[in-house]
Amino acid sequence: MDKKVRQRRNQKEVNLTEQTLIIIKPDAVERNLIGEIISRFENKGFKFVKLQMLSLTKEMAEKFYSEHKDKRFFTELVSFITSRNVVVAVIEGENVITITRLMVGATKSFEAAPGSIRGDLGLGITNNIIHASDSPQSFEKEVNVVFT
Ligand code: FUP
Repeated sequence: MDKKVRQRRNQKEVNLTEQTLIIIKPDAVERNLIGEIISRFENKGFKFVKLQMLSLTKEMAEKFYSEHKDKRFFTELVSFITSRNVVVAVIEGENVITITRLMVGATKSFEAAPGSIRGDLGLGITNNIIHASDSPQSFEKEVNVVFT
């Protein structure tokens, strides 16, 4: 194999271990699904490196979801996520951002594939069980909002 290709591959492999942030949303906490959701990630082979139950303030929620601030559902979303306790966690592993998004499923739970967390556990859109970072940049932003 070409030396440069091999170096690039090695570099990629080194970068494979990454972190993502999940929020187990108020609907899932209320329905006693915390254990079920944590188990799915642990069973997959990921490690929980931070885990906390807390109540997001309106200010935190508005910052967290700032990319949606002009959407018609923004007020409802902020109101929902601040309505009751959530569980926030940082999970670590190889390709954890991409794999977690696959495990979470489509935004609208009623369209999410069976086998995914939303697909198996819920029916809602705003109340869609779980949030997961969609990129390393989102993770950096979100972790700083949630774990201040
Ligand atoms: P996702 O990345 O799947 O969590 O979805 P988005 O980033 O597109 O949306 C963020 C959150 O906004 C969703 F989790 C739920 C909420 N939302 C609504 O309440 N109504 C909508 O029509 C779309 C999203």
